[in-house]
Amino acid sequence: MLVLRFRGALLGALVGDCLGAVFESREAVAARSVLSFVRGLEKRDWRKSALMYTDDTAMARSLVQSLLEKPPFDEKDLAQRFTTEYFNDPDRGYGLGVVHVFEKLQSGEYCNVFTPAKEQFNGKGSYGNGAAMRVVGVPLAFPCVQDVIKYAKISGELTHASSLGYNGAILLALAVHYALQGNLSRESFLGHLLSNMQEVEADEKSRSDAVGLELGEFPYCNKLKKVKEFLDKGNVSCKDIIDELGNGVSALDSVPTAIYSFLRCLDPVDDVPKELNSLQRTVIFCILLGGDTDTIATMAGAIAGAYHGEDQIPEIWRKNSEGYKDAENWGKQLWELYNSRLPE
Ligand code: R7I
Ligand code: MG
Ligand code: MG
Ligand code: MG
Repeated sequence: MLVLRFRGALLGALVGDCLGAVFESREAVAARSVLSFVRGLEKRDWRKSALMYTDDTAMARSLVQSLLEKPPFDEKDLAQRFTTEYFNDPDRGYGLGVVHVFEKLQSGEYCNVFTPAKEQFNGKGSYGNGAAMRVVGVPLAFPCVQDVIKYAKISGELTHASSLGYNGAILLALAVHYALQGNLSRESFLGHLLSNMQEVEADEKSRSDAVGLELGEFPYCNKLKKVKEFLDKGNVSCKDIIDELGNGVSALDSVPTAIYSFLRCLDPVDDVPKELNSLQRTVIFCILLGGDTDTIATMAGAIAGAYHGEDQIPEIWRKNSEGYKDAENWGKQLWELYNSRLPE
């Protein structure tokens, strides 16, 4: 297993968030303006002011630090880190609902750290993409698929008690897990994800949450089938991607889109200059979809970085991203942890 992939995953997630944040919530993003922004990075004085990361990275950082310092997994420590980070630095663009979880955790009135998340949205729990956007550390810390699923779920449940929320985190974590292995065909990559998610979505709560939201059963599996259909078609328009896969703040409308963007951008796409590499193409492609650009780009960036490795992250993108040195250091430490957990 190559350390380049571990640093690539954290750096890919970071640059996706920092570049994507500049365009977050715009209805439509013109290729011209993204490309001119990206070219402008060359001239920015990154020593004076880097592009700021948002809540996506702030929470991903807390998770990585907790995994490194409190192995194998300590949910109380993680809840504390999320909360402390939020109150130290609340203006990172957090979701409107999730801040109530931090307030309750901070109040000291809850002895079970999972209870505040369960009270969100009238007791249904959040289906936002916040559990998925920060999960990258989990597949970098645990080599075994069952551990990836287990800890993606628990780390998600601290804020996202709806299975639509934490299943999105499981799916993204699995995508990074398989990307780390390198050289997989699109078919086998999607095949692994589909077969894992068929099991994940078969449980009682996943079924009833999905039906309760009128999504039908196995919503993530259905989106993965749509991803396959779109890849087989080839040149699918932005509009069709947004209409069918989504570009929004719910996990179901963003995690499959990130996976699709990574796979589609293994090959060149219209609108993105040929001289850019696959990882750059992936991040730019996500931004061009508009909507929740920082989050879709951070998720796709994590997968692309795990697959292509840190060499595809241009020096200038890296240096313009706040906190890039931490990503480099923690990538190496996670690589060591992952290797120490490989079966003999
Ligand atoms: O999921 P979360 O952490 O938000 C992450 C997003 C990313 O785009 C970040 O970059 C940041 O901008 O926010 O935070 P939540 O507040 O749990 O969920 C996000 C949003 O999803 C909420 O503010 C709601 O608009 C929506 N949402 C729901 N709406 C209705 N019913 C989530 N769950 C529900 C629900 O059950
Ligand atoms: Mg954000
Ligand atoms: Mg939330
Ligand atoms: Mg976002």
